[in-house]
Amino acid sequence: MKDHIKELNERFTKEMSQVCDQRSLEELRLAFLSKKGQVSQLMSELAKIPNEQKKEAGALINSFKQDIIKRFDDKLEEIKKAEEERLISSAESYDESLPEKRRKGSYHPITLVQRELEQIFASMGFDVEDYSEIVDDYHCFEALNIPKFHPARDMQDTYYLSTPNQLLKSHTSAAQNAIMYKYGKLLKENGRPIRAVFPGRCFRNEAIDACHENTFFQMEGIMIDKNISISNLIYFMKTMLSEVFERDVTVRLRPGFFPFVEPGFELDIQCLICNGDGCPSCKNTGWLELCPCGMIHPNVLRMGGINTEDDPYAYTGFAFGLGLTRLAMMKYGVKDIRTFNEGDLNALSQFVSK
Ligand code: FA5
Repeated sequence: MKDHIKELNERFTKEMSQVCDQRSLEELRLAFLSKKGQVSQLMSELAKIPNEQKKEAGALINSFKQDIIKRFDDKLEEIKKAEEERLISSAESYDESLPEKRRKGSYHPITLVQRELEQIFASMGFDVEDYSEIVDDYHCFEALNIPKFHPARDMQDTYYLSTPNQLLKSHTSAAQNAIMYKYGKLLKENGRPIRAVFPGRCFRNEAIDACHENTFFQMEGIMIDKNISISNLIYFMKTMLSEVFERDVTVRLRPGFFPFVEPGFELDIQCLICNGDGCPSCKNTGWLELCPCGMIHPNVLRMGGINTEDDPYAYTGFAFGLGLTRLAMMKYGVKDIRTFNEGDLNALSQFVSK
């Protein structure tokens, strides 16, 4: 019996070394472990040997059986793993029957609108700038003519970090000062106008409703040169809106107060969800504040190193702060701003760029 098992073991080892897939493994399994397989035949031989040898022989057969079962299991794992790796690395690994796992990614609607605007402004000669989400008090407020304890700070209650003087930016205007320093030299030495847009995420401690979020996006823009006037501002605002909406939209310009512009305006868009009749998306007013703007205040130009005290009007400029999230609401007909942050892929994957 011992010799027979030894011989079978050698045969098994040899045949196992030739197994390369689940099918040949199964064939080998049937040859050894099925009802008529080699192990069963060993068991029937057991009946023929003398009683006193049966116990030892039975133990040998059992140990052989357990050993080959383990080797089958190990081989099966090895084959499955190799198959998985082959599928992952193979170009034909796409499996249509696994829609959830293979779901095609899509851009967030805010990203789509942001990229579209970046292209529109780039085509008009604007640089696209990036700016951090954590800023200091000076850049977010003081450099924008909003000194400490100024009541205008109340309009932008934001999140202060435990690190002194650091906060999450409450508006993209926080980048104005840095952009002026970045491009001011080129303006003054080479006469290259400053034209820049800078999109970014903003944070405010807001009461959330259908048109207010505590985390939302804006896109700021500034243009500074000699003799920049309100006419330039209106031209760029009109061009931007007609390109984004690709249809007639009704806008209104009304006076607005922001310490960093003088004069300042609110540019509102007639609500495209209710066509001006009033709905929760526009707080029942028929209008949505979309893009405050104005002529950059002389103090801001001075603090940005553009003008000096002696010549405070050498250069002039305009600035605007477009509510990118609200623009996306209007463009795509999204009734509730919270849809953008909820992470519901069924809602968010429906948007495509033009
Ligand atoms: C500002 O943030 C100014 N920094 C804009 C500015 C820039 C004015 C340059 C003048 C010159 P305001 O707080 O109004 O302004 O916000 C600008 C726009 O951001 C709003 O019109 C609105 O479209 C959007 N916005 C403001 N708060 C929220 C909010 N909580 N949720 C969604 N969008 C918001």
